Amino acid sequence: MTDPVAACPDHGFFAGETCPACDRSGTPVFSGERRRRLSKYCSGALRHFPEDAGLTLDGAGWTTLSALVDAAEAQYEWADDRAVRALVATDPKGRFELSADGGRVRAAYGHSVAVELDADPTPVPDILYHGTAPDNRESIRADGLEPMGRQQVHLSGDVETARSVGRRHDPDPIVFAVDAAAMVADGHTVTRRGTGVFTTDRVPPQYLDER
Ligand code: HQG
Repeated sequence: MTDPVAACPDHGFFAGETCPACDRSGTPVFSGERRRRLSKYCSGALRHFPEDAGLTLDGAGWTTLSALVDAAEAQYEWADDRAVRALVATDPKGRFELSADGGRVRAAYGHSVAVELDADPTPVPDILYHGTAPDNRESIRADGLEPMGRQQVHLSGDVETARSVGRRHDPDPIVFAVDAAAMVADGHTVTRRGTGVFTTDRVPPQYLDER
């Protein structure tokens, strides 16, 4: 279930029934179902099919917010500037980043199109996790984690999150622990993206240990 989004006159957009700051119900922006659909479309447009959505991404994945609004409006008759701003502001995983001046937007991670996201220098936890389907076990043990259809390998900060990522691929996923401290010590770049996703080019098998 995806929470609906509303706008509080004093505290801005929020997800859920009442504003977490003042407990008022606010003005509805969209239902949980519309939120889910708009999120999927905007994520897909910024990560996988910018051209089909009429977007031009720069080398770091940015496009103008107004172009994303135009794309969303063309897709859904109920979508508008306010809806896209609400989506971006309330995404629980920080899937969307706004530029400092608020004029540009990009996906924080997940791209299949070629982009070079500028690195966030914040240190990452020593151990990270990756959830996947049991069918991938032997191949991952042999070759390590590869980005497959994306530009980067995506890791999680805790086992439970990794398990829920893995559930997208199999109802009974397996979880690998990743020795991120050793990777960084050996010169690999591991970067935090969004609120709790970590990305790296690939994870060679020696850094992996099945939980
Ligand atoms: C697997 C969602 C065989 C890998 C999630 C994974 C995440 C291998 C699949 C984000 C392999 C790729 C990304 C190898 C990797 N042999 N299989 N050598 N190396 N794989 O969807 O990490 O909600 O591209 O284990 O929450 O599942 O969309 O990556 O199963 O953060 O924002 O290849 O997407 O975020 O699958 O998910 P994916 P992922 P959002």
